[in-house]
Amino acid sequence: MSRHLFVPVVMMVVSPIPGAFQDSAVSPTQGEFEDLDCGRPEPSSRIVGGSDAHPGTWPWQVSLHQGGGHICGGSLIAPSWVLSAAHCFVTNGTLEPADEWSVLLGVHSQDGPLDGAHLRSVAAILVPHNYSRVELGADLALLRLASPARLSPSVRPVCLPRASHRFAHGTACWATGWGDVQEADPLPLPWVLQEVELRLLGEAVCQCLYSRPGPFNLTFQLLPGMLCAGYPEGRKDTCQGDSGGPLVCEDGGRWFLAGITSFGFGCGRRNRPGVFTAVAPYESWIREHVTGSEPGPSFPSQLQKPQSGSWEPGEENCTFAQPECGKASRPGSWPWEAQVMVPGSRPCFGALVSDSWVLAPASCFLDVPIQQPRTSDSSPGDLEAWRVLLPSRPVEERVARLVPHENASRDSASDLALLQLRTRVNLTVAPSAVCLPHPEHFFLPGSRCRLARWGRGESASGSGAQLEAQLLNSWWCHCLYGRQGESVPPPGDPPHWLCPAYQEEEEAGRCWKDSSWSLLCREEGTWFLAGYKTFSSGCLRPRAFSPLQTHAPWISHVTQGAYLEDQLTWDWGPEGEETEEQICPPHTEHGACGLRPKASPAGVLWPWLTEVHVTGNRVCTGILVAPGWVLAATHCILRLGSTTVPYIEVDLGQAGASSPPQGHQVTSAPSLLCQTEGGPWVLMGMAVRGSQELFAAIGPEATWISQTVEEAHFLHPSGSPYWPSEDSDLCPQDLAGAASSPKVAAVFLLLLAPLIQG
Ligand code: 4AZ
Repeated sequence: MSRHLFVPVVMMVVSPIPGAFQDSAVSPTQGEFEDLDCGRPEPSSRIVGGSDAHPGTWPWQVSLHQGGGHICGGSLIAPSWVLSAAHCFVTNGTLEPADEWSVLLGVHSQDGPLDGAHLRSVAAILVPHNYSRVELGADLALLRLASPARLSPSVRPVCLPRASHRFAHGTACWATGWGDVQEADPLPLPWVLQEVELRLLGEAVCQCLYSRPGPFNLTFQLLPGMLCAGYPEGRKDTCQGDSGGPLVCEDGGRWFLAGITSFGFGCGRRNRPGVFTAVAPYESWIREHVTGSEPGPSFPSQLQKPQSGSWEPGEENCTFAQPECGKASRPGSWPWEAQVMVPGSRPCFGALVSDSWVLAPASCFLDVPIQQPRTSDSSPGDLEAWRVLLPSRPVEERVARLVPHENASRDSASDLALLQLRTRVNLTVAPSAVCLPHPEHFFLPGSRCRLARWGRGESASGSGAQLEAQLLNSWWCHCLYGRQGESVPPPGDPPHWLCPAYQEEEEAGRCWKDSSWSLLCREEGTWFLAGYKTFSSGCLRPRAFSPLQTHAPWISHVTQGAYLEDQLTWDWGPEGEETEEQICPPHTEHGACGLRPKASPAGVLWPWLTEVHVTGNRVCTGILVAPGWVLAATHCILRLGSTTVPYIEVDLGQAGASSPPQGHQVTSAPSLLCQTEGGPWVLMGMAVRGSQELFAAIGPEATWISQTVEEAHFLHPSGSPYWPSEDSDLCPQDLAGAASSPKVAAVFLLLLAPLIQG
């Protein structure tokens, strides 16, 4: 589904129509039509969250084809008339020619034998003159068939409600269609008509739900002539491709066409019920236009009048459905944490994403020979011995199926697999499912996150291991891992990486090569599985996680019920408002250096500046030149005549934001930094003792620095980046002269241990 969720896009299922014959049926005689009985299926017997309909249950349902494929649904209202949605036929304000369309009647599976199904050409398409866009209403269309439909048990018209007909709030009605089974997830073969029970929502309740920001922070104003059906909690709905199809409600043994599937904000989302064109208000428009063929549609009178009040506008307030996922009674006790036990290997940590699916790294299972069941109902081979342990479940779950991601490998960013449990678990406080982000989710920089155990990594050894983390600015993260000149994905586009800042890994004084963590981020008290598998090369910091949102379509397709949840916080701040494209500046092979994020966190202007605290209350400025090294002036570190190094502490991340603390003797003036064309700042000189203007050049010391600090970032003098020219206003005019004398660049390198050592 595109970002403009309220613009319906019709779906296309290309199907040859074997056995369906075009207009070749013998037209019924007038006599057959006289006793036209509407809304009564022959006694016998997805859409989102629906199920296969029985053949013949909804005999008025038609499929509208264009270019050989299903595009929209429709309802037969008379032998020569079909009612559908205007938006199926209007593109850029222009009504499409009727002869491009055909109507398939009496069809159940669009792939199977089309017994009893037949095709009719469309002679004319009529759309209300005031229709322009779905969200402005009047989304209905009348189709006149070139020849009347052949009525049969599987082809019958539906009843139309009169303008006075009132459908009570809460009435259980049914929507049908061959549309997507989830957002961007088409109905699978054999394309059997889907049905779903939806409840009518009162106008006031529906407006109340839509007045609160939902997906994309959007709200919506319902208009007269629209009606809502569905559930505040979502999960059952119509979707792309169902448009134009029927929403029918029973009254006195007949089915009435209460609504025409029109649009919605996504499909099955929480607090976003489907919006339908209400048919009753269009009685006179329909009567006026259905002329020239007898019999016309039937408008039987309503038998069961709803009690007064149940259809009038109710009170304005409504109950918003809350997320049904991601609730942890206290952070760290993850009710979705699943341990997959495979005989002969250490437990593999994953997350429960629905009542019957666990997400875990595929690499846990790559070394295990798996025998998938030969047929879906035979018992799985090796999976027989696998067990899944869930919180608060005394019994271990058995595994029915393992579905690795098609690109899964130990080193890929698609190291994911889904495991289906043999039996669905009852989701309560524990176990419960974690929320998953939609592809367009934007986790705000500064979000409170946690690292949780993932897979079989080394660091998962401590039981209940948890690290607190905070999401970093996405520009910073992207440009650290991205390439020079790459543009940073704007909020709303799936990010390439997620970088959290966290402490403990550094404190442990080592870097974990293993991808043993997942990244959970919280929004309004709800936890999302945001990222997994750190894949940073070496010990480059901050660590980058693969964003899970990229895989949301795959997860929802496989599980058909994982908890994809809308973004809950929208305060994007300065970064979110940034609309211009941001391009990554050049950086070295060791990562980025000299970069300052545009929206600097908490006023940090110079993120490489450190405060060097030396015994005796001396403070000087140091420059972070590598993850484990700070460059400082010699005179700051060594007292005259002394050769022993005093006790030194380095304060990181503070100096750039504030002036040196009061009461300290500041012994070092600022360093000289110049910005290269394209972005990164380069350290050119360190202030000479006692001077604000004279700088000891760094250049002559480059060899010594690079020999001492292997991972120091030197920008190549040739090609990019470009060194400022003499008259550049980035650096003082007399840069060359000042920086080259005095000859002695008195600098000192401090090895940091164990603070941020790589
Ligand atoms: C569509 O695009 C569409 N969830 C139809 C119905 C809904 C959403 C989209 C309602 O045709």
